[in-house]
Amino acid sequence: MLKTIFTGFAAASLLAAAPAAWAAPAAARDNMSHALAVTGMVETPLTLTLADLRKLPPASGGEIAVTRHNGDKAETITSYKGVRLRDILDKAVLDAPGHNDVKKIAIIASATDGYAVVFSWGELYNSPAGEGIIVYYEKNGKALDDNDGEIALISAQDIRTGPRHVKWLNGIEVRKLVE
Ligand SMILES: Nc1nc2c(c(=O)[nH]1)N[C@H]1C(S)=C(S)[C@@H](COP(=O)(O)O)O[C@H]1N2
Ligand SMILES: [Mo]
Repeated sequence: MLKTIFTGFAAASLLAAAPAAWAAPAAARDNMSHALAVTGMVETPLTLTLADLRKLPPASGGEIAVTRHNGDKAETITSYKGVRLRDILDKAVLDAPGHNDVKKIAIIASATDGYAVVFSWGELYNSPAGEGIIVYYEKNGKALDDNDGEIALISAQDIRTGPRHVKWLNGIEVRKLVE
């Protein structure tokens, strides 16, 4: 009898504690990105909210294994939906009037937690990789949650997709490297 009461109590307190344990850690919640700023060498700097991104031509993809740079598996994404980074840059219009200007820029994708990765014009516009460099707002058929949203980026053709999987994406900066 005593044992039954004790077990019942333990189960009840576990249940009570469970929602807190399952929620995303505070750090992840605080990192949530609500808009994407496109800045630097562009003719029209942009601030794109989730609603703005949803109005751009959608790009989607199927299964991707997200693998860390050491080869460990981080997660498997079954499907995702967003916008090609190329299409976002085309909307802002690269400010690169000189014949060689586009070749001298770095495109830096950054996140609310200070994480950042680099792309080049060559990758985005002149290689098959560009097709799969996508700013996404839906994963596995749902809006992104605290763990990587509201906006994120993936480079689907990367050999190990973890490093350039940018969670909580909030900035795209076009930076000229040399004059
Ligand atoms: N914003 C943000 N995105 C990020 C990171 C990060 O620190 N911050 N780490 C990256 C790395 S190095 C990997 S391998 C993947 C998987 O990270 P995980 O180890 O947190 O699953 O997320 C990537 N995206
Ligand atoms: Mo990583």
